[in-house]
Amino acid sequence: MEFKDKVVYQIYPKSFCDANGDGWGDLRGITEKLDYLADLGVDYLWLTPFMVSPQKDNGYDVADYCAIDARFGTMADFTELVHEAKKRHIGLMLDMVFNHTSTEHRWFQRALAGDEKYQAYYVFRDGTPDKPPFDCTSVFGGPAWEYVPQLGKWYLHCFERSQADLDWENPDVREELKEVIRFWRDKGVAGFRFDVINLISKPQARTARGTVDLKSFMDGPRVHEYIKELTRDTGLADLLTVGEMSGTTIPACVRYADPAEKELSMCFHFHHLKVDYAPGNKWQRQPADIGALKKILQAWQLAMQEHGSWDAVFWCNHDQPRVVSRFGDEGRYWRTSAKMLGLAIHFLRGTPYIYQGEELGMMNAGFTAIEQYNDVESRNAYAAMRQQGLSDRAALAALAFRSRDNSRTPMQWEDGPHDGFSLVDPWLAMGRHQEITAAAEQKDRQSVFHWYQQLIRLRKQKKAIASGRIRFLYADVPDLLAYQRSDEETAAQITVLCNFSAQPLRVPDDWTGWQLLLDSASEPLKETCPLVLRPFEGIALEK
Ligand code: TEU
Repeated sequence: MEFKDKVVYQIYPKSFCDANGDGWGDLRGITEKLDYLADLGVDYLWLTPFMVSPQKDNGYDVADYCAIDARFGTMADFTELVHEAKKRHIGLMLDMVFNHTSTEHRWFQRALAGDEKYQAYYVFRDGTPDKPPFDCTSVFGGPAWEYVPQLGKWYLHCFERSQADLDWENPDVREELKEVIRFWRDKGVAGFRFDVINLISKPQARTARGTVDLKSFMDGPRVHEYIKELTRDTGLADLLTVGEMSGTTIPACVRYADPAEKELSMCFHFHHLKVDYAPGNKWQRQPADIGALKKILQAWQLAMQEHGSWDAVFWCNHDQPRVVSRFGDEGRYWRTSAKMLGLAIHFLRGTPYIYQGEELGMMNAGFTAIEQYNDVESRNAYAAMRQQGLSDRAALAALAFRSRDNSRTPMQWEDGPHDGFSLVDPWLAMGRHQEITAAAEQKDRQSVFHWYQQLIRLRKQKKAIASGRIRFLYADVPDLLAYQRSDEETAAQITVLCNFSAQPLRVPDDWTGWQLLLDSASEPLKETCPLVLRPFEGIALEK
C-alpha cells in the first residue's frame, strides 16, 4: 500500500475533547473535532488505548481488548467516528498493547484462580516470596517480578505491577491476539500501532537467574517471526502499521520496516530523544547535544534508505515532553522555534507523526506540586528521587522537564473555562500558556497551526518531500541540521536548513539560484548570499 505522502496525527483521547462533560475526553469529542483535523490536513488518526482498563497506566493496562471503557463512550460512538472520519478521508489507527495485559484481564484472573491454561498465557515462575526468579528492574521502577502467595509463583511485569507480560511463546496467546486484530479490522480500522512490540520474545525470562537487564529482552530471538505471523494471518499488509521499538537497533528496525520482510510499515525508535538525558538516567537533565542529534538522525535515515525500509519520524508523543520546551525556546523565539522543529521533522524521509497540540506549539505543563501529576512513572520517580535524598524542589524540577504528563495536559481549543476542553475540571490540570488555542491559531495566518498545514500540503504536492532521496550536509557545523531531498524523476531538490541555537548562524556556500519555499521566522530572509540564519530559524529552499 502507498502511504509515503500521508501524515499521522496522534490523539490522546483522555485529553483531546470532552463531549459529555465529565472531565475526560471521549470518542464523541474526537468526532466533534474531525473538521479541525481535516482542515489541518492529516490522513490518519492514531488513538491511544480507550479499551476497558483500570487506568493504572492510562489505558496501556488493557482489561478487555474488544470493549470500550464507558468513560470514552460506546461501540456506537466508535462506529460513528470511523464513519465520519472516512467521509473526510481520514483513517483510524488503534493502539494494540500486546506485550502485557492488565492484571484485571479475564485471562489473568483465570490464571490467579488456578487455571493452568491461562497461567501459561503469562510468564509465571515457581518460587518463594523471599527470592524472585532473577533480579530485574521494571521500566517504571521497582522489581519486575510480583509474587502471588496463593499460587506460590512469581509473574513478570516489565512495566507496572498491574501490567503482566504475556508469553508469546505460547501459540494460544498469539491466536487470541490475532482475533483482536480481526475484531477491529472488521470495524473499519485502517491501521495499528503496536506498543513495545519488540519486547515480546523473551525466552530467557523462563530460565534466567541472577541479574537480568530489561534491555536483554529487546529485539528477542523470535520477534521477527512473531510479527511476520501476526501480519500474515490478519492481513495487516493492507493496513498502515507502526511498531513502537524500545531500546532497539538500526539493523533490527531496518528489518521490521523492510517491505520485503512483510512485518510492519514502519517503526518508532527513540535514540534521537535521549540527547538531553544524562547517560542512563532520564531524570537527570543535560543540555541537548545537537551534534549527537544530527548524527543519530543521519545514521538512521541513511540506513533505512539504503535498505529500502521506511521510517516513522516524530518529536512528540504521550510519553515525551513537549518539543518546543525541549529543543526550542519557550520565550522570545517560541513561534519561530516551534515552526523550525516542525519543518526539521516533516521533510525527513519517513512518515511524520504530529502529537495533539504540537501543531499549536503547546509547551510543557509547568506543574509545581506533586499532587498535580497523575502519571505512575512520574509519581514513582518522584518517590525514588526523594528517597535518594533529593530535595522536593530538585525532584519537582526533574518532573517539570521530563514527566510524561507534560504532553498529557488537555488540548487547548478556545478561550473560556478549561480552554474549551471540558465544562468541568479536567482529569489532569491544564498546562501553562492557556492563551495558545486552536481557535486563535486558525485565525492567524502566521500561526504554528498554519505552518503545519503547509508542511502537510507540501508533502502531497512535492514528490521530493514524500519519496525523494535524502542526503545530509554540514556534519561539522554545530547546531545546523541540514539535509537535502531530491526527486530523481524531475530532478527537483529541496534543502532544509535549521538553526537549533539562539545565536545567528552562518550557512556555508552560496545559495543564490535557490528559491525560499518556507521560512519559520516572522520576517522572511532577505538574502541567501551570505546566508545567515537567525536564532531558531528554519528554512526550506527549492530548486
Ligand atoms: O511505552 C514504552 C516505553 O518503554 C516508553 O516510551 C516509556 O513510556 C518510557 O520509556 C518511560 O520512561 C509504551 C507506551 O507508549 C507507554 O505510554 C506505556 O506506559 C508503556 O508502553 C507500557 O505499555
